[in-house]
Amino acid sequence: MSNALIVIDVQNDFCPGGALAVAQGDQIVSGINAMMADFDAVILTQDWHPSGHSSFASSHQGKSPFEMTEMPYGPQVLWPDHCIQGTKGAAFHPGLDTSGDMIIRKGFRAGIDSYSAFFENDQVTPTGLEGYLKTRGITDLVMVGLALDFCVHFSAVDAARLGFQVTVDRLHCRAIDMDGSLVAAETAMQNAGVRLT
Ligand code: VGL
Ligand code: ZN
Repeated sequence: MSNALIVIDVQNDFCPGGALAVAQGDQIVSGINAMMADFDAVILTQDWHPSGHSSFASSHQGKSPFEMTEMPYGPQVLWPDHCIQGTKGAAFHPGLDTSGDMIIRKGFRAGIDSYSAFFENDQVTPTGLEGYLKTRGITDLVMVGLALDFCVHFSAVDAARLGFQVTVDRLHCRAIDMDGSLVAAETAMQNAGVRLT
């Protein structure tokens, strides 16, 4: 058995003061750093959008952040502009240990969002992370990071569907929690066979 720690989107824009701040998002950083030594591999994900990305409310006339829209691949929440490639907001939290094995970027195609570290929001375009982990013989994943009800949630459900043993360590996550999204995410993860601690 080999295991990996998957650190989801611990970036400035998801921390207090950022463009899409998650309450207390910065409080998980030192705990995540302390976990890293216990894993065979450490993977960091980075939300990495071009300016004008289709998930931004500012790209849709008359729409405000946190409203919904219909995309060709289904319903999509519209967000404030965030994690624009190369900006300070897209950088990892300065306290995060980024010495791990791999950084995987997602959401870089203008027309499609990517919450999951494994598939974009169309559910079929792969990021390549599955192949990376399986090639290395990694079977067990622990997920931490931001936001629990969006990118952690979709990454965990996809990983379980791909056959990994998945644990989400909720102590080292924080949620956006809009319109019941946290409870819905926890139910979906449980139904997918994800272990929540
Ligand atoms: C995320 C909304 C938009 C996340 C990323 O990391 O959970 N949420 N982009
Ligand atoms: Zn995003």
